[in-house]
Amino acid sequence: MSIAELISKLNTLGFSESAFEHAAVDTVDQWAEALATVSGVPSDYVLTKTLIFKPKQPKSAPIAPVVVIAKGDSGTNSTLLGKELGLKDLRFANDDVLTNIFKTSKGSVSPFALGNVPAENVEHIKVVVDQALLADGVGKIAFHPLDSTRTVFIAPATLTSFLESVPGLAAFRPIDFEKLAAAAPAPKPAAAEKKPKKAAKKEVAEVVGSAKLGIEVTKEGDFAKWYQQVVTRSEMLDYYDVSGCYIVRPLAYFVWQQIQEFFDGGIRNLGVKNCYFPMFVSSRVLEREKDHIEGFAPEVAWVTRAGSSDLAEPLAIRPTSETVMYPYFAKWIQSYRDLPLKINQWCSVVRWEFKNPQPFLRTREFLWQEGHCAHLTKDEAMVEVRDILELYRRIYEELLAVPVIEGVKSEKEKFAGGVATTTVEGFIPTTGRGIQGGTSHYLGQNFSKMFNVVVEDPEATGAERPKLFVHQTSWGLSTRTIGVMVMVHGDDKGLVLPPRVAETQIVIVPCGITVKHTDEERRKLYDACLDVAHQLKQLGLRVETDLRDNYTPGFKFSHWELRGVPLRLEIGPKDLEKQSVLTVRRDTFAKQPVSRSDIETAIPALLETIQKDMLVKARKTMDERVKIVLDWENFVPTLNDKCLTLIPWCEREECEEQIKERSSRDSLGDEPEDDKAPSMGAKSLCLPYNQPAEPPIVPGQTKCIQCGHEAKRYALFGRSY
Ligand code: 86X
Repeated sequence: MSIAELISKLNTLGFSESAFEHAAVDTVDQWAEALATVSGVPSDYVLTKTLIFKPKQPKSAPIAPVVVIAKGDSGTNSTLLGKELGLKDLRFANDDVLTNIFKTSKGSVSPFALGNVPAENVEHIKVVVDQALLADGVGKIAFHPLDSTRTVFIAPATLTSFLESVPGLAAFRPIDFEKLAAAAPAPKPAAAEKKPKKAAKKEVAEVVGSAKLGIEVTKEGDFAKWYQQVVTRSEMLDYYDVSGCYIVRPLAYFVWQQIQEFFDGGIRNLGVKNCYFPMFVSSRVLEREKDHIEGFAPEVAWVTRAGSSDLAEPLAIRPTSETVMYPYFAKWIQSYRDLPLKINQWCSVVRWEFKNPQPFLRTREFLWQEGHCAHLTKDEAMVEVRDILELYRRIYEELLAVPVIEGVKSEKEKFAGGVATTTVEGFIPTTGRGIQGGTSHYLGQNFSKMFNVVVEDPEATGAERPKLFVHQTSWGLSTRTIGVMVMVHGDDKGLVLPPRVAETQIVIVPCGITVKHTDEERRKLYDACLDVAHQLKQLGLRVETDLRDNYTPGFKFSHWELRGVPLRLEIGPKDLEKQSVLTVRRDTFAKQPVSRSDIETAIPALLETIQKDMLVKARKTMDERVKIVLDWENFVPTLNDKCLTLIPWCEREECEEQIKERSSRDSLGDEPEDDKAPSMGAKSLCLPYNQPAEPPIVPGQTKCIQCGHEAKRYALFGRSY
């Protein structure tokens, strides 16, 4: 790859600068010195080193290099690293490997050399990324793009996007070298103490930032920043000093409670009961589910110490509760008369993810409900799977005013431990990406066989009573819902809340008071505001009056708009005379006077209208952006137009991989005008239950648009969160 090609590729991944030239350097120290003399470099950056190791392996085995991308001053001890990766005798790779596989040479190695690796070698490469480069607060990271005479400064997200864009490269492995060293035989206590200091500094920066009012960027202009500002400045959420963890403040928690109330009612009608299981899992129990846990293992968080002494047995914090609950299913279910067993718990779970955290959408601890049921028959279980999915759909559409597409996951995207995964998929128009909104699984007998959850066959007669493994379901919905709602409805003024989930549905602001008015007139106006508030509260509506006398009405409007309050009532001296109030909708800013005598019918009706219109508007946007695509040539361009696609598809896993690969590669260099949209590959989001009628899929005739095999159904494909 030439420097121009590389820069252009990085441009598609969110990188908008160019490379800086300087004298050739041999060490990290020399590098720092050289950069100090170059003008225009960022003020704050982290230097790096990229190392290529090779484990000891049989001659016949394919060469399996380990690429380590680390902070310049991280201790990358190869013995400790080898132990961590389960590899013997890690050594620096020789020149042969550098030249023939990575097309680079000593002193010029960078992550971008991964882009040169021939396809047949890529699958054997392990990539390790120093967590110090991915930590919160890291701004720009410096790399030599081609050789040691040039430097590019890229965001951590661009690095991870780049790694994800390398065709055939398996996931990279984040490693905390500081922790690795600290866990080694002679631990250095100083190392453990370093971190909090840095975090504390960041916290101060955040606190200062959060004092700012209003949103400083537009939703279209800088979506990531917009989202971050909306969730924090609306006071939904605050940052916390543990990376990937956030504080859910009352405004957002209220939304969650509305969801809880609705869903609890729904599942109670289905006979599901709430309960609570412990958050700790012993390693023995967690591993009973080895097969599908394996892929998740790096995300499991462990408690290893109490006070200053190590626990006899480390305890995992639940990432999900299958292994916690199912041993008790086996204990509690002794007869078919004990079926169905239907339980649900509201709790938080922990998944120590290393991808970029995002408030509500991807957090290391999150709130959810997880339902787990056991049935005698498959049919009964399947009915429940769909009943729950319907409740999820209704939460999105009826509470959050967010349209979703219901369907089944492909083999590649389903929960590996189950038989079938059903899903509700949302859509974020600003980025054109799909987002999984909730899942309801038919687990079949996979878990009941693993955990021996059995009953006697009620149909069987005689002495021989064959055992039946129960049919299970599990289903979950998380606080991600809130993030989706914010992204779909928010605007340049901030949050827009659908009335049904808004903590405050109506704010009443007295207006038009000037120095010409007497205290008496002011008091009369305030009393009218309180009267109207009282009247509306009697109807069960959630109302605030903003009678603060040290703020202007305009300031108050912005304040409540930022916080998403669906309806504002303005009352001024003239309105008092006319016996009316002025209503202003948050979703459309439409103003409409309402007579005081009509308030009790007009205001609830207006809230209903807002709720309904928000869904209608969001659905219209989504419908316009879900496109039927009938040939491959139009596939990537449609994604680049920020659309999801419905394509005739063969449903083969191999084809899905090819679609992902081809859609990320094809789009490289294709969208320079949009450097915020990464050239991410497309995934299948679901096979929608609601299939397009036109053009029909004709069995034996309609072909998959990617591979030409027979198409079975329309599948929803797109870039996704
Ligand atoms: C899959 C499956 C299922 C109940 C749901 O989707 C809904 C509620 N559970 C969850 N899953 C894991 O099993 C898992 C396991 C481990 Cl160990 C982990 F670290 C992360 C996981 N993520 C998802």
